[in-house]
Amino acid sequence: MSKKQVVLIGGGGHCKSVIEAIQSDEHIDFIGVVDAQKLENVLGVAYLGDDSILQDLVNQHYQFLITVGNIGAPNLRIKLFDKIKSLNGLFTTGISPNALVAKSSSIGEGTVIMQHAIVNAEVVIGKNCIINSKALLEHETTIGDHVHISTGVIVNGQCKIGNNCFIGSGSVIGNNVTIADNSIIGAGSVVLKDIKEAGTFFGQPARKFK
Ligand code: JB2
Repeated sequence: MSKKQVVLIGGGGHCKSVIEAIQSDEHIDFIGVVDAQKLENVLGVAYLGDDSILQDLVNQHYQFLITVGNIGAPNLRIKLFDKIKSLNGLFTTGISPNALVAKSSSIGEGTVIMQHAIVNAEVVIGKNCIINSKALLEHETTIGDHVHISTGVIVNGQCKIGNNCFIGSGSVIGNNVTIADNSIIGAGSVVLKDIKEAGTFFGQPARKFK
């Protein structure tokens, strides 16, 4: 099987974590990193240039991952994803070899599954998501597009997490809970009831903050 030739978009902290998570995948070759500011290299992966070279990279049939983390606000991740799509670029998925991903799950383009994450039976994950280190997604849960499930989050069975949501580190989402598009859940929160309208929520149980 030929290797996937992958370009990483954004060369900061999250990019380093993604490199560590997937570099032992023998099917991936890193071509380099694209970043708005000039860098030396990122953990030995070459700096290629800024976003003005994206069309060139698309023309060379490389595959892309968005590696800006953008905690709490998906706007930059969405903007970069849409820009590469508009240039007819292809996205890959990045799955850490030490994540546990059920065969019956489905993972959208551009999504990364980080170290020691668990994705259980019949989970469906949209595009351009981050399922961060040690997150647990239980059976039949659905995750929308551009969602960031942070480190150590537990999402129990049959939940529905809407598009563009951010779930902060260590939060617990109870069984069968639906969270509206564009919601932000602060770190360490416990969500046991549906969130029907977008907002910022935190606490145990989580309450609306704004
Ligand atoms: O328009 C852009 C652009 N804007 C910022 N295009 C490209 N190609 N790159 C852009 N960047 C770059 O994203 C910045 O120049 C910078 O190098 C990088 C963001 O790095 P930073 O370390 O600030 O954040 P991060 O998004 O990698 O990590 C955040 O999210 C992670 C999930 C941090 O909060 C981490 O602590 C967190 N683990």
